[in-house]
Amino acid sequence: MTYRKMAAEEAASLIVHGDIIGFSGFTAAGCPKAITIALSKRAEEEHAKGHPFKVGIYTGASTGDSIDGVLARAHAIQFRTPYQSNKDLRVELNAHGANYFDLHLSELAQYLRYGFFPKPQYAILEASQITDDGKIYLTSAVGIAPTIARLADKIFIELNAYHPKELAGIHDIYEPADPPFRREIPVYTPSDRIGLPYIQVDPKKIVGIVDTNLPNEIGAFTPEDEVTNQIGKNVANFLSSEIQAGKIPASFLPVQSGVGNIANAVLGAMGLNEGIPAFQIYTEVIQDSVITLMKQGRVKFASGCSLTLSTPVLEEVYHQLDFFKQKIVLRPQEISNNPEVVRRLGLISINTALEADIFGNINSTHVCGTRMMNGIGGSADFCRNAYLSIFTTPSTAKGGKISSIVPFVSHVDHSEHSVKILVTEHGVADLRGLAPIQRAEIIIEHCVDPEYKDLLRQYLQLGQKGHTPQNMAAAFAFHNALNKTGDMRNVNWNDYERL
Ligand code: 0RQ
Repeated sequence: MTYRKMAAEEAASLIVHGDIIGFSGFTAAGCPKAITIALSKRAEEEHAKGHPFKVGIYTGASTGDSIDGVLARAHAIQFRTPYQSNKDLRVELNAHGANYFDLHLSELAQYLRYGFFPKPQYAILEASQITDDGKIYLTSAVGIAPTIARLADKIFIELNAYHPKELAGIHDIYEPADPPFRREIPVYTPSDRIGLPYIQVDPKKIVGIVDTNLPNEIGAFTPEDEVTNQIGKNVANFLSSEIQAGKIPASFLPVQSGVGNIANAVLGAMGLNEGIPAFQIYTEVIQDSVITLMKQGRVKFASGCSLTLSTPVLEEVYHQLDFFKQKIVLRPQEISNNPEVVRRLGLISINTALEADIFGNINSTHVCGTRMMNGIGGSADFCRNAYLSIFTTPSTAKGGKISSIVPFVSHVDHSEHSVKILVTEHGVADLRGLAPIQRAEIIIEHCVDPEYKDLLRQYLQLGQKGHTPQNMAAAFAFHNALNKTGDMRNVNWNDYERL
């Protein structure tokens, strides 16, 4: 079948107010970048005429600015799931301009199939290649592309010449059957391939092909600093001591690490640590540090959902695809983040917290309990099911005005039951097998910034009743002090009743 080529504007003109669109990609990798720009202009024109124009959006995770940024600025998003990290969309959803539901990334594809959420009318997929019989080869990520390609009535392809055709073979496309027919997902080691290298669709569903030649919109990482480097060293030393103690097998276990600078620093430190053997990665986001470690022979294989690499590093991978295709597989997020596989492989899971509390609960999403930062992402897919679940955070934020460790987190994403190890630049708190009061003592001793240690010890004295010694009236005293005075250090326990 010969497909119809069209301009991004023509594709956008076919989408109407109220339509729901599913996108390929995961983070800014593999996302479409042309039709949504035209769509945002269309929304602005319709709004100028006094007409409503908003669309619902499903993605893999966060996107480049050409989806979330342009559509948020055009106030063109009706609802959004499962994850975002765009500044303008953050403003829009915190002001209730877009309805956001923050979802575990492994769940979206199956919930769409189950009919929990409305089906997308359109799928917009970035491809490196498409065949006449409907085989779509994706680019640098997979995300939810296989499921939305199947469920959507119509498909637009952005055929992006920036990505080489030789990428074919790096993807492993597999959709599990739904209950009651689901069998085990047959991934037994990170390098197992269980599906096809392409998405097969009915070619009649493809309504248009838009040609592009655009790089991913992934910024460079901010350079590592003393705090992130120290967190990295603390994690690496801890893991190496766990191997020595026989609590992690000597051959080590596959690693999942979150996004951002801390994750990069942690992987870098693990690469340098002689007590940790060369290891495999089973994660969602493959970042720059993984490629560096692969070249050094410290990472043997990486299974992920996206190549979230800065442009120079992605180009390096593309120039040496023969080498990297032997060592990387890209999977749908329903597989890269699958709880069954996470538990089977025994992942060492390392994610970042916005705030933690002295009992081991983690807030990954809400600043001061109300303002959405990004979303839970895949952190809980991994954390709850990992062999060993580690959370990292700098001990303070905003120049010390905020302690990242508080009496009680202002929003719970990961509960004390799932979180096993907490690491800051000051040290490591191993929470396994400890009662709440013991957890509080060890977290204050090992992880809290010196300026906040006494304040937290004093908090514990305010409420020694019950198994978990919270004082409910004072549990948010740190947040109240921050809201009222701009600095958590101004907390005054005399304002609160002793129990
Ligand atoms: O503010 O941006 O104004 O400087 O929060 O903090 O320390 O730079 O950390 O960029 O790694 O993000 C949890 C948000 C951490 C991220 C979170 C302020 C701080 C700064 C960012 P500025 P940092 P990071 C797999 C895993 C959920 C998803 C997940 C995340 C900004 O890791 O989204 O884990 N996680 N996915 O100053 C108020 C506090 C604060 C605070 C920091 N306690 N109160 N502000 N900040 N602590 C990946 C995927 O799922 C794709």
